[in-house]
Amino acid sequence: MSGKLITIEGGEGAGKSTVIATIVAVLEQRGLRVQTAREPGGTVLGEAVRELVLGPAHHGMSAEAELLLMFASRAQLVRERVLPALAAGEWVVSDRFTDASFAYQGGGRGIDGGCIAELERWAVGIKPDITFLLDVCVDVGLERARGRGGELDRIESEASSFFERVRTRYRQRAAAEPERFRVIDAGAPVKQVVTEVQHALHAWLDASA
Ligand code: Z5A
Repeated sequence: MSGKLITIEGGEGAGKSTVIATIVAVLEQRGLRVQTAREPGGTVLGEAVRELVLGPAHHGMSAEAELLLMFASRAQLVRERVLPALAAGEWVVSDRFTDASFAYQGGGRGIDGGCIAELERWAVGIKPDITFLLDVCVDVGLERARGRGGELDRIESEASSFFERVRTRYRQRAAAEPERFRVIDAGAPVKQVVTEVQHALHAWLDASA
């Protein structure tokens, strides 16, 4: 089997960390070689961009600058790690990818989806093979995320209405591409979320074997 790109998406506190660990475990049980990445980040350049874009220093950042920084990080990640890994037969599991730009900068900030699609085509050039969307109502997700303590980052400090628009855009994307997305009820208890992800992943792996 050649390498594939699996992405995990969702709003704040959706539980991506647990789901990523579940996905990696399933793939490794099947004898596949797996790398993980996160966005923004995943490379030295990407981690520097993450600091810029999420850190508190740039409160006046424009939506357009934010979008371009997300794509700068992604362009580097794809060329430095994802494409070489896939070419070597390794699987990549990424905590967020381009769908996050459509949801946060498109839905949340109101940037035209056509501009984002053009950046996806030009700067990224690949799409995930399968995407798990962890869908949870905004209040529950924010309560979980904020319950962890620590400082809120620049985007986490947005109002609930922003995160409602993000969730809506994610759900619209999942509805438009049902063959790629698996929508998981992330408001359910962790055990149930893990079981649902395992079933969906095994079914997809068996079907694409
Ligand atoms: N961003 C963007 O705007 N545009 C882009 O193109 C990209 C990103 C790529 C990246 O942050 C930020 O960048 C993010 C989007 C933006 N914005 N914000 N804000 P990130 O992805 O690194 O971090 P995050 O989204 O803020 O992640 P998070 O809040 O840490 O969510 P999570 O990883 O999904 O949650 P978790 O840490 O796994 O779980 C949160 C807590 O809930 C934890 O205590 C768990 O034990 C608990 N939990 C998890 N699942 C459950 C269930 N099922 N029941 C009960 N409790 C649970």
